[in-house]
Order: sequence, then structure tokens, then C-alpha cells
Amino acid sequence: MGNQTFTMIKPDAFADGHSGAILDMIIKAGFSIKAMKLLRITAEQAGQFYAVHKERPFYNDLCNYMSSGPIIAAVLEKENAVADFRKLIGATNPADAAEGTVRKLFAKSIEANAVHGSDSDENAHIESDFYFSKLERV
Ligand code: IDP
Ligand code: MG
Repeated sequence: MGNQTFTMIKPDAFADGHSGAILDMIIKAGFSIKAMKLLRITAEQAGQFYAVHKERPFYNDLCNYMSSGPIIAAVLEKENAVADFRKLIGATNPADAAEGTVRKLFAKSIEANAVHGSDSDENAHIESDFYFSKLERV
């Protein structure tokens, strides 16, 4: 059971002013923030991050969307972090997300779905290392 996961507050949620509410939910759910930054990525960088999806029909749109405005990237710590965070954010498609989840509350569509959450311990490490150096973590 891993104790870290990686998240992004995506461009739609940041632009709509939901970052504070989302971070509040994350902290109240028992996650501690180990690294965090506000940044804007290029479509090429988004393409690298989401390379696993490059054969999917939504890949190009996703890369353009993720580079369309500022995002907040963060490393979070909690026992069972990956699974507990996926539960907190809800299903990819907000139409399927459970009541009270971040995506149910703040996602606009299956693409603009407010937040990212890693899907495995291995990917949590890879994704955290994509955004943060050792010196940027507490
Ligand atoms: P996840 O973020 O819940 O892990 P993934 O299947 O890994 O979902 O997809 C990565 C991201 O790609 C999603 O969060 C969403 O922004 C976007 N996405 C996934 N499926 C679709 C789709 O069918 N249409 C448009 N965008 C999608
Ligand atoms: Mg995923």
C-alpha cells in the first residue's frame, strides 16, 4: 500500500476559482501536501505526461485543454493514498461521479473534469518526478 499520490487541479477548475475549495477537501480528507506549484504547461509537455493515452481519440484535445491555462500540481501523502484519492475525486465522467466527490461538485465534462489523480503507486512516482525535483518536496 503506497502512501503518496500525484494530483493536478486542471485549467477549468483553476480558472473558475475552485482551487481553494478543492485543496480544502483534499486536506480535510486527511492528505498532507508534500509538494505544490502553480504552473502552465505546453501541449507538448501535456503530451509527454499523458503519453499512455496517445492512441486514444481524445488525446490531442486533452493535450490542448491541459495547456489552455494555469494548473496546480501537487504531491499528496496519506496511507493508501492512490485509492483513497481516486475515491475522493470520483469517476472520470462527472455524470458517473458519486455525490460529494470533487468531480461531481466541480467537473464540467468528461474532459474538463477538474482534477487529476494517479492510478497506481508506480504512476504516482513517475508523475511526481515529472513535475518536481527532490528539492521541491518537504
Ligand atoms: P482519469 O483522469 O480518471 O484517470 P483517464 O482515463 O486516465 O481518466 O483519462 C485521462 C484524462 O483524459 C481524463 O481525466 C479526462 O480529462 C480525459 N478523458 C478521458 N476520457 C475521455 C473521453 O472519453 N473524452 C474526452 N476526454 C477524456
Ligand atoms: Mg488516469
